[in-house]
This record gives sequence, C-alpha cells and structure tokens, in this order.
Amino acid sequence: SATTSLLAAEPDPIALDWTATALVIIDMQRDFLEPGGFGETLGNDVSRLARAVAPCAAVLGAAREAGILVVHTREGHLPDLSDAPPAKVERGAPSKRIGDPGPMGRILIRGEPGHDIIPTLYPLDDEIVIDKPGKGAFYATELGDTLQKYGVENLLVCGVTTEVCVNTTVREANDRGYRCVVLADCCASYFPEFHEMGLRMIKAQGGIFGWVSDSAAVLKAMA
Ligand code: C5J
Repeated sequence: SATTSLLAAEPDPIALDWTATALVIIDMQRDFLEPGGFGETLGNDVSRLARAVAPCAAVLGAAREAGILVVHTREGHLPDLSDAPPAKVERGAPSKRIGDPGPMGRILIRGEPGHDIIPTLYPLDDEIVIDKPGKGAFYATELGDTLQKYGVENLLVCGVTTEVCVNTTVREANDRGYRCVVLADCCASYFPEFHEMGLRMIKAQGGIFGWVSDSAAVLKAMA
C-alpha cells in the first residue's frame, strides 16, 4: 500500500508500514553531548557524539513532515534519587556523581538543564518524551503501553550511546516483538570501536536482534 516502503538495510531490506512505525531518539541530552555533564564526569570526550546530531535532525525533520510518531527518551533520576540504584550511583570514579551539582545543574537529574534534550533536537509539544531511570527505554517506563496504544510494530532507532542505551533499548524492544532498525550515522559512542561493534552485533546472524540502516536510506524511503 502507499503507506509502506522498502527501506535499504542490513542484513536485508525491510518493508515498513509508516503508520505502524515510530522514530525513537535515545538520550540526545546535554548531559551526554555537552561538556560539564554526566558523560564528561565519567572521563569521556563528549565531542565524539556530535557527529550524530545532523543526521538525527534530518531524520526527525522528515518524520515530522511525514507524520510519523516521534518518541524521545531521556535517562535520568528523580531529585531524591529514589529511582537510582546505589549500584549505579556508586559505580566507578567519576569527577562528579549522579545528583552532584555541575555547570548544567545536578548531574543526570530530571528537570535540570543538563538532563534536557539538546536544542537542535528539542521535542515539539505534541511529541512523546519518555523519562527512564535505566539504560533500556522499556524498563520502569510507560514506553511499551504507549507504543501499543499507537499500534507501533517497527522502530527506527537513533541516539546515544550506540553500545549502551541504544543497544539495551533495541534488545528490550526485540524481545517485545518490535522490528528495530538502527540508523548507524544517527548513533554515536565515546568509543568508535564500540559503535562499530554495537552495530555489527545487531545485524549479525541474519539480524539476530535487528536491522542497521542509515539516515540517507530513511530519507529516500520516506520521500
Ligand atoms: C550511558 C546512554 N552511556 N544514554 N547512557 O550511560 O547511553
């Protein structure tokens, strides 16, 4: 039908019914992409994530124009840290821990400037924003119910970081029966080799837990 397109992807092209497809943009937050946030406190070079912004913006613009459901996610915790497991807060040797004050407010806390989505990809008022305490977007959130309500079967997945929150969310979604297509140039990692391997893991073995495509293929298929 007119609502279905064939999207070039690996390991195989995939037919997508756009009325049953959502664009999911994972954790494109100032805390991960800008200096002074959670990502940098862990010792990462946050400039490595910048490459994903323009491709994400292009796909987001096309999805908005095509009327495709858009979902944004944000990783973070309540101000009292009641949803932050001590095992997560205590881990490693960061320069600042979750909840500590930083230049963009308290690190990884809901409502603080650093927790919000970067201006270039800022959600529109009618778009869905899922706040999640974990790496996966299904754990302890309303995402599953929301996707079911909208009749979603397929996810186009963008965001950061490829091997952490993107991979975890795609694994969760795959087990729940969603077809997940990860857009390679719309994702990024602090570790280029983890980005590469994170994508290869998804599409290996005939697409063991998803597909991999890119922004150019999506723009072409949506046109
Ligand atoms: C991380 C994420 N890397 N959004 N979070 O801690 O991938």
